[in-house]
Amino acid sequence: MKITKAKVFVGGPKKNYVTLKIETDQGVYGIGDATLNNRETLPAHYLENYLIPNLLGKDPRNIEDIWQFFYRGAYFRRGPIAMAAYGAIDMALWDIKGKLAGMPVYQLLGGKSREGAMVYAHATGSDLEDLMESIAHYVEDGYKAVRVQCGIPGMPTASYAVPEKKGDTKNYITDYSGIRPNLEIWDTEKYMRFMPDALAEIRARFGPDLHILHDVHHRLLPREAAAFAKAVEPVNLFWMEDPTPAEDQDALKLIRQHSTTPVAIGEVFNSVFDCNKLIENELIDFIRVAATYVGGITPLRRIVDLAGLHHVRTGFHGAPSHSPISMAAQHHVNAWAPNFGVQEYLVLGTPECDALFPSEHRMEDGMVFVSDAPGLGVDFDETEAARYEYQPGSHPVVRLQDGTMWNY
Ligand code: KDG
Ligand code: MG
Repeated sequence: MKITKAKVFVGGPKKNYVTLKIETDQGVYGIGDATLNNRETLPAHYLENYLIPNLLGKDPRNIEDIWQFFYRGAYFRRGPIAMAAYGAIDMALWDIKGKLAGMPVYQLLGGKSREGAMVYAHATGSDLEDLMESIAHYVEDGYKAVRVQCGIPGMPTASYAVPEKKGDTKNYITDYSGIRPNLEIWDTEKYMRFMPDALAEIRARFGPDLHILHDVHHRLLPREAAAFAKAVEPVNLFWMEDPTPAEDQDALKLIRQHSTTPVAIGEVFNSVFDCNKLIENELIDFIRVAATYVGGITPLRRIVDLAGLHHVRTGFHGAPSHSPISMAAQHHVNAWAPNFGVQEYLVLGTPECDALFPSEHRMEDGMVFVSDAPGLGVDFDETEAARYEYQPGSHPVVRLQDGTMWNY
C-alpha cells in the first residue's frame, strides 16, 4: 500500500484551518490538522515543500516509522511549526488505519474507558455581573465545567480573552484584520486585588458542584503565582492554568510548596521533553498538550501514559483555532485515556464549519460522545474548502503600563 498524493488547504469560516489530506493507492484517504494559530502558513509551507514530497510512495500503515523518519530525520528537532506539520500527517495516518481496520481510532488505542468525556466552555465577562450571566448560560446548557475570565476594574484595556464591554462579541484571541497585533495593557496588582474575591463570589453564586477553571495566561511571577494559588484555595478551583510562563519550570515548585490549588500547564509544549520533568516531579495536576502541537496521536499517547504514572490527568488544549480534525483526534484519545481529566471544547459547530468538516462526534450536556465511524469520524469537504482562503490574523501583545513588554 502506498501514499499517492497529499494536499494542504488553508482557510475556513473565520479561521485559518490548515488541513492535510493524504490519499492512497487503495482509495482510502486520511485527514489531519496542522493549524498553528496566527502562524498558519508556516506548517503549511513545511508540509508542501518538504514533508509531502517525502511522504509519497511510503506505506501509510507504518505510522510509527513515518513519525520517526520526519522527527529524527530533521536533525534540528522539535518546535511548534515542525511538530504541527508532523501532527497533521500522524492524524491522517491514524484516520487511514482506522478506516482500513473498520474501527474507530479509540478501539485501536485500547478501547473506551468511559462513554462521555467532560468538556469545559469559556465564560467571559467585561465585569463580574457580565461574567456571572455568561457562566449561568453554560450551566443552563448542562456544562459541568466552565473556564471563567473577567474584566479587571481599573485595568487600562481588556485583559486576556475578555470583552471590552458587555455584549461585545469580537474574537479576543485572534483578530483577523491583519498581522499587526492589538495592544493590551496588564496590571498585576489590580488583577491580584480583584480576581481571588471574584472567584470566591462565583463559587458562592454557583455552589460546590460546578467545576471552575481559571486561566492566568502566563501573566504572574512565581512568587505572585504562589500567593494567588494560596489565596484561591477556599474556592476549590478545578484548576489554575498557566500561572507563570511555561519556560521556567522551577517556578512551579514554588507554587506547589505554598498551595494545593491544582495546576494545569502545557498548551504551548510541543514535545514530551517539555513536560517529562514536570510530570515526573509531580509539579502539575493536568497536562494541557494538544494533538496538533505535540506531533499527533502517536506522541500524545506516550505523554498520556507517562502522566498516568504520576497522577497527572489530561486536560487537552481545545482553543477555537483547533479544527474539528484535531478535536476528533483528541476525542479518541480522551475516550481511551485511563487518566482523562477534562477537554477544552469550543468548536461549537456553525453550519459553515459543519459543512466543511462533517462529523459524527456528538456533544450533549457538557460531554462529548466519540463517533463509532471507522477512523477519526470526521470528514473534509474539498468543495466547501474552495470557498475560503487565508486571512492574516494576530494575537494581541501585552505591555505593562510603563511600556515594558509582558507575556500574552
Ligand atoms: O493561540 C493562543 C490560544 O490558543 C490561547 O490563548 C488559548 O489560553 C488559551 C486556552 O486556554 O484556550
Ligand atoms: Mg490557556
